[in-house]
Amino acid sequence: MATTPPITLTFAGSDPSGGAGLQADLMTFASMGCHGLSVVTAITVQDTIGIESILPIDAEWVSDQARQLLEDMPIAAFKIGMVGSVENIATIAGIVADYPDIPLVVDPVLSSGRGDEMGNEDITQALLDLLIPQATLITPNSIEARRLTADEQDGELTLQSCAIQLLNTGCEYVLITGTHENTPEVTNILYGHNGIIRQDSWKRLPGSYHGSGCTLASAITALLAHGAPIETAIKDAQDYTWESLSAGFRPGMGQFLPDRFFWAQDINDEPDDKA
Ligand code: PXL
Repeated sequence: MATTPPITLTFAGSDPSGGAGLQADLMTFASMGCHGLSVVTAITVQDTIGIESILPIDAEWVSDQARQLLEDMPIAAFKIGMVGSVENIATIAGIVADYPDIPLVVDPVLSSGRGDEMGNEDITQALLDLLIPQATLITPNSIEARRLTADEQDGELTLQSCAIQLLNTGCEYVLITGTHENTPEVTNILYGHNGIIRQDSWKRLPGSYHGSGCTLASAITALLAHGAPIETAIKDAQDYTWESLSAGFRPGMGQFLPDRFFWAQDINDEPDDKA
């Protein structure tokens, strides 16, 4: 019998366009050699241009989906993306609290780069109170990092002070991504309780991508599930995400999507003319 790959579980919203959300997470998990489980927290109506509407799934259904899987299979790492409602946050927080030794990556999905709103103030507060304190790592983009810390102080905080405030909630590491900053390169910074752990800069790619944050956070989750130390996971997941984005394609009229299976496209493959 073949060995079972590490099993990763994502709590996420469905993105029917296959760009972000649970579809992105499952593709990334599979591409990185994990078996992905998915608990649906919300369904969305969207295309590559934007989100039309969001329907949160009943918290009881979220709980039932997760509890049934957890009874059956050992999970190597959890990921939490779009949560859909405050009730879902409370439910998911209760579930992951029962598994304190399993790495937990929280992507606090509040704003997409293209301006879709996916979280209100209540959701932001519940994430801060219930989920972020339990996280091994959170992966806000800079807009989300500022939103999560906005009430605490007037004026614009530096990303470093956002990170410190977020670490003070109790999570172990904060990775703030810099795609939306007005800088020539994209700089992502990993903070821990002793300060900056690593800082990686990436050439900005032309075009606008949908699903890059989900890809990065689930790649980190997959690498942690394989047993990688956090720093290695952060570095290798960025490499993987950058490769996926640079191989990105534009299937519709809106944004580019990452190709999470870029390695399966062999550009040297000649069509088989003997066939
Ligand atoms: O990119 C964050 C994200 C997460 N989950 C779902 C989404 C999006 C962005 O559009 O649709 C379901």
